[in-house]
Amino acid sequence: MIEVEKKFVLSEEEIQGLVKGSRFVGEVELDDVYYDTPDFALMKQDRYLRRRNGQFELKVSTALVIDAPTTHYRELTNKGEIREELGLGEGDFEWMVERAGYKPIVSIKTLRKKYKEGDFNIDIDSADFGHEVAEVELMVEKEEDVQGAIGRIKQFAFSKGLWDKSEGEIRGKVMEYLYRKNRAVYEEIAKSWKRLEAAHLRNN
Ligand code: V4E
Repeated sequence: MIEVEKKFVLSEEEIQGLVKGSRFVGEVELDDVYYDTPDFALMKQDRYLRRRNGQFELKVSTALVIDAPTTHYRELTNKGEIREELGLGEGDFEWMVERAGYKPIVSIKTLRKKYKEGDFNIDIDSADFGHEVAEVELMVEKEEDVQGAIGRIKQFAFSKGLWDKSEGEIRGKVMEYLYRKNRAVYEEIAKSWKRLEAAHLRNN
């Protein structure tokens, strides 16, 4: 599945407006440990290996327009698929992750309030380092459905009076963490994304 999502940084009042009319699904705690090489080789390629509540997951970009207002990522949770994507050999998974040079590099705990309106998932996240971010998400199966989902998210946000709240620099939790705690690395990753985008545009 491909996750198409838009993040927003909102006031309490705006959050109430966003979730009005939606169904509260529940609250979950997320314990995320992001793994990468010491020079953040994965994040620089717009790939994110994390252990969420004990389970490994890999988020892989499905289009190299990284700063786009709406992002779309494939989320791999199957260890075989993650092995293949990262070129990890057979053998104990955790050991192979370590042998490939990936170490825990950022840890974030989040309290997530989950809501649903039709097929839209709305998450209101509160991270332990003091960052609050809201996400509107649609899941699609095929690459060709991504543009339609982006349009629907845009319309949804617009109907809640929030589309202008997504303009400018909205950082997800990991990038906000690095922005606050390790600005040099944050800038290196952002620069690398720009290079990837430029190369992608040249070749397409
Ligand atoms: C995809 C990504 C990163 C990995 C963390 O993803 P994020 O959506 O921030 O975390 P979370 O906890 O909401 O994951 P979910 O539960 O939705 O799977 S770190 C940086 N990125 C890329 C990225 C981007 N290009 N633009 C924005 C606004 N955010 C993240």
